[in-house]
Amino acid sequence: MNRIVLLGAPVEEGSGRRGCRMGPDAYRTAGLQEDLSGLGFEVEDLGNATCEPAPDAVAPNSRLVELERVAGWTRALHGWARDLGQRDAFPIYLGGDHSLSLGTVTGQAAAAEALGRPLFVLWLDAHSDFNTFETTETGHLHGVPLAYACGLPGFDALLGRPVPSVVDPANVCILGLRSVDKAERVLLRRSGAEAHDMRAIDEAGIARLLEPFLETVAGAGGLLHVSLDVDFLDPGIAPAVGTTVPGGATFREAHLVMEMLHDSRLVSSLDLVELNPFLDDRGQTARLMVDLTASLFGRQVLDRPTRGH
Ligand code: 6HN
Ligand code: MN
Ligand code: MN
Ligand code: MN
Repeated sequence: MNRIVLLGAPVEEGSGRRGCRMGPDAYRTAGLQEDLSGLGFEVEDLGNATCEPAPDAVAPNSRLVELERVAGWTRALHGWARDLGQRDAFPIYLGGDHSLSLGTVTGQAAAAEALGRPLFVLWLDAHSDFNTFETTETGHLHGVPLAYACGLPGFDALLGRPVPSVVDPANVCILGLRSVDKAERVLLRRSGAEAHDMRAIDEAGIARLLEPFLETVAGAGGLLHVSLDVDFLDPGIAPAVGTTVPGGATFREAHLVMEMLHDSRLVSSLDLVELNPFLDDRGQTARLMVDLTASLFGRQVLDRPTRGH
């Protein structure tokens, strides 16, 4: 695939603080389109999606923050992703907080189903985002998108109907964990999703954890959606995020993941989430996210033969 489409998703209501709506423009300012064009891709910037009205989305409990707005974004982005996922172009969703994945992952799952391919998801994050409306302690809906995409119950208010296509938790791999809530941890374990915390990365090395998952995706003829949360990265190199947790992925660990993903040729869609440019230091986090994306699309220092899958 030689075409890339960029879609801004300036949602911030899922994070409980302001600033993520500036994310899409920060990626533009940091030169995302130019860097990808420089690698030989035809890149079209579709501009920003807009939130749909969702007046019927009524919170099942009083803890949920901004449910109506998040539901409106979910509906809009679900539609976009279902459509873009079936085109001959690679969509990159520019967030925006992680609640945007409520729409993009379920939309990509619907697209994959229409194409007759299983969807796999790689979740690069300090958090598992596996809370439900019942378990969330903060009410912030950026803490629930993976549970939603995996078909856990109780979320029908978001689309105003059940999710049409869910992701099989057996097709999910999470890397980078260092903050999982108590009830969330039980749901995650029960789901059977593959999940690796930073200790596992320290002990095994990130490549050894990622490789078998990529083999599985390849063996199944799957499509792979990658959701990259800024807080996957260590806050020392990526300060522009509201939910920093110490001890994150290093610069080289993050690039290595992207380089391996490039070599695998399996990735078909990408979320860049949780960048809060209001918290950045001279654009360094925006720039790092753009550089990581360039690695995913093949930027490397020396030529090397691509490993075939
Ligand atoms: N993110 N588990 C916490 C919560 O509020 O549910 C943190 C969620 C963070 C979400 O970083 O995308
Ligand atoms: Mn997240
Ligand atoms: Mn996170
Ligand atoms: Mn939060």
